[in-house]
Amino acid sequence: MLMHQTMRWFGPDDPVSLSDIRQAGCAGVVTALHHVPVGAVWTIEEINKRKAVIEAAGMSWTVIESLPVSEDIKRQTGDWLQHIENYKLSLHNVAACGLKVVTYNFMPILDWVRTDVNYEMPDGSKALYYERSAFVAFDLFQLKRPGAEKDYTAEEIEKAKQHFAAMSEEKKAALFKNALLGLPGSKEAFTPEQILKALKNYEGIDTAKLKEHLFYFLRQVVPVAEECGLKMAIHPDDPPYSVLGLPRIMSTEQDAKEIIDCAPSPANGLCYCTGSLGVRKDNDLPGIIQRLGDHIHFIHLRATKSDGNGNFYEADHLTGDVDMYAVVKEIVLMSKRRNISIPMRPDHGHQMLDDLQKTTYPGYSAIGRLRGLAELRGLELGIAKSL
Ligand code: DNO
Repeated sequence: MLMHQTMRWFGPDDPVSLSDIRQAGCAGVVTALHHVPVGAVWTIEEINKRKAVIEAAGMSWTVIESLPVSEDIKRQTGDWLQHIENYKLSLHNVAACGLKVVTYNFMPILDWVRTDVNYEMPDGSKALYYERSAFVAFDLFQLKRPGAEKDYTAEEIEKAKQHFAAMSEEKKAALFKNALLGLPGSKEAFTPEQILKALKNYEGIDTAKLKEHLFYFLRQVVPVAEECGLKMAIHPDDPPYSVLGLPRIMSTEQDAKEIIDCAPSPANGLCYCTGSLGVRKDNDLPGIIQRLGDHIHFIHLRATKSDGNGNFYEADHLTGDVDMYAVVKEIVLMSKRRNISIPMRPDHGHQMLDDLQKTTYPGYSAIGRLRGLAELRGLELGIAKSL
């Protein structure tokens, strides 16, 4: 069975319409109730309202991305116990509305990190970019995070200094904004003080502690998900290593295994994101499918290209560092073995053609994703037919 093709939609405010998504060839839509505050309950009424809009456009709401986990739950502070109860109730409600897969992540504070969201490619399209020395400069000279120097080598600090000195004021302002785009929850610009305060809240929470908090959360919610027939899918860290001194706990195959093992259940699974996992050379992407395939409930296909110095940009879907042929082949074999059609979305895409004039969510313009999906769809069909 081929993958169930979907695209992410950010809801009624998304400049990309449901009709665009349908014309890209999608049968399913991936979305969330972004207007519900993190930690609050998703009501049946709100879920059904959104579902009806998607169905009226001729598609189904296949996957939730994300049912977000509150900072309180991640830190086990404040209202965390109430938030866990609310999460369980939300799971009951989404299941009652017929939804099947719930994506979430457990990254502290920042959901994703890039330093440039308009990185120009040789063909004139624009990509998302993570430049190590720019990020180090942001951390050291803009945020001025106490103790940040300890996280970098002398050489990295020197490079960041030079990088920062050569930047115009305009470029510096853009860097500050871009570095914090993955910080959900506000359309207002963040101040360094606000970020430092959020980081301070994680003092004393190291990798082991954050893992413990995730495991506690899963032991609470996975039985509920299982009982209502839902699949939970944790999204990997993006990028898959520590940023701003924060712990990261879903960056490697070993992390994924520990997460699956902490609350064994068909409901406790993974969102297999090649874009995030693929940034680490020590992640064996096809091997992860061979070994953990039974636990994969949702797939994000994307490829980054790294220059070996800690910098990476988001490449075209088939030409990055990810061996997409090998990955899709394993997905085809796994889908056959499990006899299922796993939801997949082309993750991100270049801003190109008419979209260069539009303002969309970074990485989520229509045409670049359509290109990625078209290429991936052809790749999968070719592999499936030839096996
Ligand atoms: C970025 C996305 C992430 C992802 C969340 C899942 O483009 O892949 O924002 O949706 O981490 O919880």
